[in-house]
Amino acid sequence: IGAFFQEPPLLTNPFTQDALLRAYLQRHLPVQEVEGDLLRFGERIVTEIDSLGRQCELNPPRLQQYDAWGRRVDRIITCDAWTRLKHISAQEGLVASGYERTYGEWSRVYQMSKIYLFAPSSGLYTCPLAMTDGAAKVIESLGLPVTDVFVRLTSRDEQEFWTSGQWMTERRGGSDVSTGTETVARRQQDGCFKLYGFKWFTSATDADVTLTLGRITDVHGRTTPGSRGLSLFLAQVWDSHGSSNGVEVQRLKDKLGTRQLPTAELLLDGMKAQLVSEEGRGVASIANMLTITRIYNTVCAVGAMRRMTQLCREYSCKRSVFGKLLKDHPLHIQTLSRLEVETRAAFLLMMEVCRLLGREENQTCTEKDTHLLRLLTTVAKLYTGKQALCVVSEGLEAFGGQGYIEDTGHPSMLRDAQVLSIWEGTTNVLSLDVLRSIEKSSGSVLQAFFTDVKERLLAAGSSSALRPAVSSLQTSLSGLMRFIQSAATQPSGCLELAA
Ligand code: MFK
Ligand code: FAD
Repeated sequence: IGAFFQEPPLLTNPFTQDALLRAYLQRHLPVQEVEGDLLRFGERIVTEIDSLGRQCELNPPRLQQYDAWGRRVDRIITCDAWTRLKHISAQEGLVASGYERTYGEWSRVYQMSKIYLFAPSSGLYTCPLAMTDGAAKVIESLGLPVTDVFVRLTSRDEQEFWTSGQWMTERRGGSDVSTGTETVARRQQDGCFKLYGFKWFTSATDADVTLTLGRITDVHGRTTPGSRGLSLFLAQVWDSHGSSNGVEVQRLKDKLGTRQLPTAELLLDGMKAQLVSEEGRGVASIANMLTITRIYNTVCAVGAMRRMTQLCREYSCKRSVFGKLLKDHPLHIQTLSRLEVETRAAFLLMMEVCRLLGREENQTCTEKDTHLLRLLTTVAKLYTGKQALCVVSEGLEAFGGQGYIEDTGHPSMLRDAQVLSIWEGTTNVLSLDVLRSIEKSSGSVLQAFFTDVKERLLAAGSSSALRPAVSSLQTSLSGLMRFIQSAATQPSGCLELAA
């Protein structure tokens, strides 16, 4: 049989293990309370949260469509660990801390540091949290008179805490929401609306409330096509007895990954909802939510990269091959170094977006910051979504055959990474979003970016060690700017730029 058993890689406190996160916070938010909280939270991840996340993967949600007597009930049954993660999210203020703003413009950096540590152990509870945060952002940005809902979405009380869904995608339109949305909204006498339509992907189906899009019908039952016909609605999904608000769950989707999530197809058959945008301003209004959920996507992508890199490093100190530990094989170290560099670069991009978001919310944003936030939110989401898949895939290989074995928990990381470039806008759709933001700002967004890069290169160039690299980057940057200027004036310029 043999006496040898490999020591597995161990998860240790992800905060103490993360030198870059600690250094970043020491530099920008050197508050003892923050460090203490993250240290404690890191311990909680190891001792409690990680196993809950794993249980969610092993006990995916299921749909009970009928009761024993044939009545339609459409009950989504999630495991206890899923409920526990909801409670922990409230207790830890994972959404709340973004709105309490205890650390002023650094509050988002603090909040997202927690999400980043939590994400790879969270059994994808980060998905409903992203939407909940996004819904709170919509309510706050539009100044909606739904204080009761806002208080629940940002509560630290586990009994009071509500989550929100984000139901945008329909069969005809996931990317092209404006053309593809067929859901209609009929005005009721009390001023509310009833929604009729079919939502094709809804991941937070067990959420308490949801934001969704629909077309308001006129007195003849007609609707306006395109983006100008879409309005934004807020609706409660389940009542306190678990009965749905005019929603039939058609089925739960059978997915490659994200199996922890109850992603469903929903028939809206008279869902009572409240209009929360101006009529015809649905897409522009839900864009506030997209900003937040895309930032969460980035944070979760980088969290996955960091977790994989950390586990690979740990394993390299335990696994011996050809007479020495993996960590003593230069070629293996080169592989791990590449993962580390990718992860660090992605981390800094992620933190920059979180920093800008915090500044915007504390009214300390300059015009340049506003442009950068618009641009980098999209760029960071599209880039880190792709990066995470590569890093996690390469990381699996660093465990050899064990990387492919289900009960190590590693394959689920790869499956879950695959979705990061698809949901919340695919890579190409986001590339076009970048171009539209540049066009809409008459180039100011791009100008802000180049100014920022130039300022950073100038600052880095003052270090003699970095001067040669900086000078080469400056040359590339000038070339890139010339290319963009000439491409923008060509008929096929947009396509070239997107590429
Ligand atoms: C692990 C945790 C991560 C999070 C979990 C998430 C789970 C998964 C959830 C989902 O996938 S939810 C569905 C997400 N769906 C998308 O992301 C849709 C992708 N499609 C797009 O992003 C399209 O570009 C979009 C539908 C937004 C655009 O459609 P249109 O009709 O071409 O709109 P248009 O004309 O570009 O923009 C309409 C308005 O919205 C404009 O404002 P104005 O009317 O004032 O000019 C735009 O400026 C504004 N807008 C659009 N995108 C924006 C934006 N504003 C700010 N930021 C943006 N990104
Ligand atoms: P399509 O829009 O049909 O895209 C197909 C291909 O065409 C893509 O490669 C895309 O990049 C490309 N494409 C599209 N437009 C262009 C263009 N103009 N130029 C070039 N290429 C283009 N949605 C929700 O609303 N709520 C949810 O909770 C939710 N949860 C999800 C959970 C999972 C696990 C998944 C996989 C999806 C979820 N979605 C959800 C849906 C998701 O947001 C959409 O699938 C996504 O936005 C893409 O839309 P689509 O599927 O209609 O693809």
